[in-house]
Amino acid sequence: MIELFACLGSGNSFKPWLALQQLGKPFKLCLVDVLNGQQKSPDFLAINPLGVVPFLVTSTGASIGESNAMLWYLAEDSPLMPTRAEERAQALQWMFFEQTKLEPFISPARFFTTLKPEERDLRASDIEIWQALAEPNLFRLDAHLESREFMLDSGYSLADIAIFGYVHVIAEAGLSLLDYPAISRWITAVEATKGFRPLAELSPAKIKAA
Ligand SMILES: N[C@@H](CCC(=O)N[C@@H](CS)C(=O)NCC(=O)O)C(=O)O
Repeated sequence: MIELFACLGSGNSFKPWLALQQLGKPFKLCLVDVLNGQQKSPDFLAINPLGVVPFLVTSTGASIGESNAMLWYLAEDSPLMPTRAEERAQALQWMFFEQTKLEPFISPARFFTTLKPEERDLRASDIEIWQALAEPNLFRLDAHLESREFMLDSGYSLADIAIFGYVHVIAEAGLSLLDYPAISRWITAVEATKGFRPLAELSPAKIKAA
């Protein structure tokens, strides 16, 4: 069975988790306590020597790091993978955009604003810089989504999941969705896709109950 190593609250961990949910693939969720450094423990380094999550081990024992690489693997031969070569390239284009122009700024701004609020004041000027770096790229994304329902013309795909991971929680990074009407509309559309499960469900209480 697929094993997904993930941490709570992380947009990167949420991406493969959501794809697994939407594709109905059985998997074992293994939580790693990143706030307490478990990702650098000898036990976890033996699984992923890079010491980060998410990390995925396939049913044949192959290891896959990087959330968007996991999406690519999980989406293979599924409705989440576009059928045309042009669109598969566009999916990659947006997944690289997410990792270089959005995630590096939204993720730390959110971390120090919401996940570790005790450090918010100390990091206030960094948070402002991260927000300012994210904003033009969010406007670029908003312009792209103005004329389409999902990231690719053919419909909902792995590119939407990749972008959704952090963009749907920009309010937790101190940014306002009111500035991005097309993104706001797209978030509602993603949340209405079949089998969608929110980030809040990737929580210890829900996991115990499952
Ligand atoms: N680009 C990677 C980012 C992985 C990453 O930085 N994960 C964070 C949690 S979201 C982590 O494990 N941080 C702990 C550390 O770097 O020690 C991905 O998309 O999977």
